[in-house]
Amino acid sequence: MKKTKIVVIGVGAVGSTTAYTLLLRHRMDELVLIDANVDKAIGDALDMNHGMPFIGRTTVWAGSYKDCENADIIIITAGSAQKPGESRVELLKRNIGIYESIIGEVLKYNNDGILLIATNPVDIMSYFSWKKSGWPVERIIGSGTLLDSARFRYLIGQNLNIDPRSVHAHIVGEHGDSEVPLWSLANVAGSEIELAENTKEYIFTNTRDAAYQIINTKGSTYYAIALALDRICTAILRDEGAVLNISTLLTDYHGISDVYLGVPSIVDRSGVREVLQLDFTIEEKELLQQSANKMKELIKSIES
Ligand code: 6V0
Repeated sequence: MKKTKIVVIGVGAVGSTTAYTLLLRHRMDELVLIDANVDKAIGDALDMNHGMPFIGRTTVWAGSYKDCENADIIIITAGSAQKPGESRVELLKRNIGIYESIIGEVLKYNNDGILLIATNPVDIMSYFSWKKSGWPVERIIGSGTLLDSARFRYLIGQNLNIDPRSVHAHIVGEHGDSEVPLWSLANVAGSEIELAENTKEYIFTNTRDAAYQIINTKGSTYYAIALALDRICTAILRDEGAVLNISTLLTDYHGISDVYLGVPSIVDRSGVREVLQLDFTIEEKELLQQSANKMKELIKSIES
């Protein structure tokens, strides 16, 4: 039987936490860690291998791009983390340069895997990766608003005293400042969520600004994003057909095309099997359009 292999490129806070999460959950047979800081990848691989007597036999090693060969999923988290007060968008120029070389290297050794992008601004990095790789769009997935939706569900759940897994609610659009809460579709057991307007405002503001809050306290965020990336990997490897708010290319989605944004999509072994066209209110459509416009401006700025 073919061994399942995941490569994590960039093992800083997000990459190493993701690798460790995947390991603890026995998601793959082989796990490869790659980082420009080779010592960090070597140290992480050693450290994780010393845990094998407690969790069993995944093979973990610090590798090179050649190890992308036969990988089922290549997760890219390389880049810089947001600095306090810095917007995700300000990271763009720095991270595009890094991706130019990384994608070029990956393509030398792998042409049929799935690229899972986490580096911010994630919607732009995903769009850029799709363009640069030339791979079918379903195989370039951004983590999108999956993390934001989890934060949203957590806060709604806290407010209602309901397990967040039983709260169905979506954040769509940019993973960032222009993201959109779909209150019209939020529900618990099919019933609309009834909350005062100021409570809704509080929940959404704290969802949208969560990264800033965490970065102001401890410098970067990595536990919840690691679980979100693990969730996407599981949906792919188990061919689940799970509905996840990942970032994907939109084509005539409420009139929006040629931009990557987070929207509810079906994820399975092929990658993004289908983008779900849900009923949005007029206001939600307008906000999504604004989010798309912002992304398009950014794409223009890197293409010019
Ligand atoms: P970090 O801890 O600085 O790690 C980045 C790693 O990338 C470091 O180990 C670097 O050595 C490595 N790196 C840099 N250049 C290269 C290169 N050319 N090749 C290989 N490795 C390289 O940052 P952190 O892990 O905190 O964040 C990584 C990225 O994830 C940032 O862009 C964050 O903004 C982003 N996040 C995205 C989230 C999402 O929801 N998508 C959530 C949290 C963070």
